[in-house]
Amino acid sequence: MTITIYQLDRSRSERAVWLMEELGAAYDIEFFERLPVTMQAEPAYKALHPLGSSPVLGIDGTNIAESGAVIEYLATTQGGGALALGPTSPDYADYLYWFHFAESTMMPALVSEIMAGFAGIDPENQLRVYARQRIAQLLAFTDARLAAVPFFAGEQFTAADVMMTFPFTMTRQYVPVDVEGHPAIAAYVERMEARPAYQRCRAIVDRAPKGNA
Ligand SMILES: N[C@@H](CCC(=O)N[C@@H](CS)C(=O)NCC(=O)O)C(=O)O
Repeated sequence: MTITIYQLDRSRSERAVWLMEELGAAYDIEFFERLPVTMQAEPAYKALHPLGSSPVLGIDGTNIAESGAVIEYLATTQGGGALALGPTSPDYADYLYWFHFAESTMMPALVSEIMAGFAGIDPENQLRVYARQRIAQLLAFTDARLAAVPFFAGEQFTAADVMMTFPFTMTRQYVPVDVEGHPAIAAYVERMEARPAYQRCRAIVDRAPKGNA
């Protein structure tokens, strides 16, 4: 099986790189840039999938998208499934919950605030006030989880951590995410960023953009 990660600069596809580095699994990687000003993916990236959003994963020449599908596919088919929990695990429900919370609840709340900022909508607009209240609620909830257990699924590092770390790392470049005000999240992010596989991932995805190398 040939796995190709189509890595769009500063995007959710870095989760796939991190997961594969954690698993020590073989993959190909192709790099793509964002356009200036709009920050949209370059046309060659848009051509990989009808929705043109990141991540896109190539599996023997067939492309799939959506972070949850991409990470679940890799977690279950690569590295002997070492970072995926199944129904026999006592932590399975928590694993599923946090795995899906990342893109179903946390990221949409953050992205709505990012987009409102880009669009120049008044920060005191009622929708933005509500969005910030919602984000604060989600952060408090997440902080309470991480105050109780070392990893999102419980006692072991899993693909749920790969899904849930992104909102507190890359996303913070675009929207203030109050990690510092949430000590358990802050300590968790520090632990995740210290993982050798995460650091290998950063070295790969933060390389100089094409043409500027
Ligand atoms: N829920 C989707 C969201 C995908 C998404 O919005 N990706 C962003 C990057 S992180 C994107 O592709 N932006 C560039 C563009 O739309 O051109 C997923 O997780 O795959």
